[in-house]
Amino acid sequence: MRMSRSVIFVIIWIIALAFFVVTNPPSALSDGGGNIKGVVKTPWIKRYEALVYIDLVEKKEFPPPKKNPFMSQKGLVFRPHIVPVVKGSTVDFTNDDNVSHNIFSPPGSAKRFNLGTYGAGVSMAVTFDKLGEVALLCNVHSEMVGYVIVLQNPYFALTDKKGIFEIKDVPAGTYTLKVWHEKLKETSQEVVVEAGKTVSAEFAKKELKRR
Ligand SMILES: [Cu+2]
Repeated sequence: MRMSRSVIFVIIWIIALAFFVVTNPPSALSDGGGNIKGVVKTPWIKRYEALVYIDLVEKKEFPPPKKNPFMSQKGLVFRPHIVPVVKGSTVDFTNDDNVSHNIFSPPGSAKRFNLGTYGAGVSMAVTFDKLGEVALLCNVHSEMVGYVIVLQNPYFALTDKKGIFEIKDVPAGTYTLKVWHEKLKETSQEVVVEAGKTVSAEFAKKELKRR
């Protein structure tokens, strides 16, 4: 018995559809996020990186990561220099030097604490439950400074030494994009993120004023 032309047509159509589904997984078909790519133009960037972040994603809560963010004191500096975290995160602070260190945050910080002085290999944990900047100082070494920046959401990126940044997989929407830098006043601009696209953002030198 010969198959009718219409049956053959339907079989070919099903094969073609199956091929399409396999080569286009649901993530590519769904209404996913977009990227923000850009540059922060300031001579300060060569010394200290900037943090670029979305101020607020409305009506959404972001749980802290299961693995704690980490900051070390090594070679008499805080490493990394800046640790951006989602609100509620607990940061592990470890002394990886052979000398004693202390960590405290000065007045005006979003979280005030003083871990006292502690020796090599010791790790201390601090939970950050309020949005904002927390400067980290060491009362043993006055030149040491680091930062924890507490954010509402995980859509942030640190710039490289040229000021370039990229924030990936941001839900589509209109947001306030902010720049934090230890030497500069906070600056912001509106950004519109569309699913599957990359939007560019530039913070010009003249917008970035000294604190
Ligand atoms: Cu120290």
